Amino acid sequence: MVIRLAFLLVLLPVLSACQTTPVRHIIPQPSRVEARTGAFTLQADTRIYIPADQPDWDLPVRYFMVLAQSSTGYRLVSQPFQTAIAEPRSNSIYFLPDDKIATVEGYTLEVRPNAILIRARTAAGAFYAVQTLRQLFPPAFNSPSPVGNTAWTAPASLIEDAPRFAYRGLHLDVARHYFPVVFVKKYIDLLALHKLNTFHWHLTDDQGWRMEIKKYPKLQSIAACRKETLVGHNSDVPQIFDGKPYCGYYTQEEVKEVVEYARRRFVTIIPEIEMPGHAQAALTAYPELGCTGGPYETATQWGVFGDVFCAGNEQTFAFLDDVLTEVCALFPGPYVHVGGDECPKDSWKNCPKCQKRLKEQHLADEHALQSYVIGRAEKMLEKHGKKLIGWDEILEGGLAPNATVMSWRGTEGGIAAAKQQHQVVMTPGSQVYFDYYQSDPATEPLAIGGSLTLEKAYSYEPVPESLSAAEARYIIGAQANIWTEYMPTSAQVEYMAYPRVCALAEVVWTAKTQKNWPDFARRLQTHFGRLDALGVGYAKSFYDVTASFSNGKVQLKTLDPEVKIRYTTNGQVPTSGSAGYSEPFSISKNTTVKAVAFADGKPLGKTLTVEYLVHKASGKPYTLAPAPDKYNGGETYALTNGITGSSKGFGSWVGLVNQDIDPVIDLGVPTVFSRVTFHYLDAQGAWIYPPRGVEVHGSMDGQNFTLLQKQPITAPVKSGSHVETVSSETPNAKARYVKVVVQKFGVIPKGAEGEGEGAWIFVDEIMVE
Ligand code: TNX
Repeated sequence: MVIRLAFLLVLLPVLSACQTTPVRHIIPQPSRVEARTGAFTLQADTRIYIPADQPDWDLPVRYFMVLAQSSTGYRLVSQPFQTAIAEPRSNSIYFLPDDKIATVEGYTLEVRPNAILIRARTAAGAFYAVQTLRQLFPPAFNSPSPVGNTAWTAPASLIEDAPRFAYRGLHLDVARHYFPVVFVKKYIDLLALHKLNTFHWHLTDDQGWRMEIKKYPKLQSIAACRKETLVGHNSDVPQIFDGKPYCGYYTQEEVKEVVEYARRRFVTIIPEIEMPGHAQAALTAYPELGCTGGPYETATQWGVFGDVFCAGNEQTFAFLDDVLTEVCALFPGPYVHVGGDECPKDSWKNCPKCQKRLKEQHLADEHALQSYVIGRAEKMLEKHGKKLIGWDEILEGGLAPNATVMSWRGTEGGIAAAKQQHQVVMTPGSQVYFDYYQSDPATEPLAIGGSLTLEKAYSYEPVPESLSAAEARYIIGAQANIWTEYMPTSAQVEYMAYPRVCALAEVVWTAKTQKNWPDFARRLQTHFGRLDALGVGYAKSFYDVTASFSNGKVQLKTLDPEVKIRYTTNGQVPTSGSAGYSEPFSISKNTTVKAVAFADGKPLGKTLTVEYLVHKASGKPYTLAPAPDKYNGGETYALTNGITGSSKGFGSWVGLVNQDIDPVIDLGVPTVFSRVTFHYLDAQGAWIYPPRGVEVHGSMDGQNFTLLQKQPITAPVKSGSHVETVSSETPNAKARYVKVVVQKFGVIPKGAEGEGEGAWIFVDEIMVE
């Protein structure tokens, strides 16, 4: 016996090197995964052993049993065990409380061929072990109905795991659009699958108040409704409305049901009641709470509205106190979110009561008055033992003493708050606003704007480099936000959220050193199978082809490195028989490139269509100072990449605010040309205006320039956003360097959206012919 064991020990490393079963891909990636030999097979008579003296461990155990029963059809049985086990019984799964596990939400999961052992310090840790375990079985294990003919095996392995951040959040705006309770529950289930633990429920806004407040019935009868809704983008001129009333709210009974549902999944809900801005729906119901007394109308379009809660009126504070009292009674979590974002101060400036309050309280300005409102809200919450959390505008005019800050306008707010020793949740627009486009706007459903690919979401690092180690400890985690102006249906929410939430999961759970994009991209393929089983309508833009152009060559790429791209250059839709892409290819005349990713002979993503304009400057480098940051055209030399921007999205345009766009293009050698053409976008609803004029200069040395042509621009008057073309004739010109000065518009005129602000100009493809 002893001899046999020794023999085995010698042999084991050899065996495991060749016989370990690969561990199925897990998202988010655990701290440590060790593959071992063999596999565990779940059977109809697998026994589940649960600790006798830990009633809260019932939650992870039940969660597992319900999940397993749905897909396998097995009616698993659990039974308590009293004392520590010496040797696990075979064909069993053990849930083992273990004080030696270092962290509250950490766990170890050991899969042996004959038993599965889950160890955790708390029930939460055991719950996350279950979330990992469900990923070790075949993807169909996640199906809500029985799937026959499957071997329910999990590869033998040892997994040790713990989260990087304590706060791992996902937000949902139910004010712009209302989503039914069944969907909110599915949303929470998906949070749990991805080991997120906080659901930020944005319940009120200008366009609707969505939570029942018993003391204020008009919040239900009036504020939960708007008379109609904008169709199309907010920046469209003219705006079009659907003419249909839109209503919806959650009763307090439904709220309780959702809170309990979340509790059983170790998800804490943070309810958000917006104040003092984003309050137009509430004012419509109770106009006496506004500065002018109304009448007001629940907003029917998107944006920021000037009518806000009156800060000079005591009635406002009584109302907020009553509302928060009912909110605190329903939500057991430690935080209540009071908004605080985007509150225009004009109505307070013109309001005698607000000005009186300002003087009485010795407040410096209206920002200090906003801090006064938030400070009072904090006291209201403290009576109920709750902590205040708000958007980063609550920093302006001074932070309430114990406030937690959600940094959304970039990271500066978060950095400032951490330096003031306040807790921070990072949620910057550019990396975790999942209402932005995830792929080419030309082929995507209408979204708010911006560009946020899966890869960019994945690359997010929540701790800003500028913080010291001590300051960094105030960053308690990160969150992605789903604002639903452009998501009228639950299906659309899922499409925008997934798979970007999978990337977020890894941002907040996985250790920084363990993050690895190519590896994630590979694991995601397996994960898609789980999302399919769960009926999640995720976006497939992972497979969309993108193109770039330099030195006369077109380069094609997908986020998924492993699929085959097929393309055509004759305008036809690529089929499985079209040319396969292997390396950048040349084009020498105007060409339409179409490309799509294939696997097993089937197209995976959408078909990319790019119309390339080939001219003497295509693919040529240029210098541009100041360089655009937000609208940089999506690649380094966007102005000469062969593609003109479209009126559908801003992604490929180069844009600057109140500044000329004046690139110096290097054609490489002295070149003869007779015309220089550029395109601009006119979208005045989005503050994007036509340039005033254009100048073309030429130079042989890049130092001394000669003016070749100069002309003013008179933009045609058209509605909606549109692309215009401007050509400058430069007969017999010869130059190596061409400088094109596209002149800024200046300040937005009175009466227009954004009046008094500097206008943007958007320029794309500068053609030299
Ligand atoms: C800004 S983020 C808002 C929301 C909008 C969102 C759209 C924040 C605190 N305020 O009201 O829905 O942008 O991306």
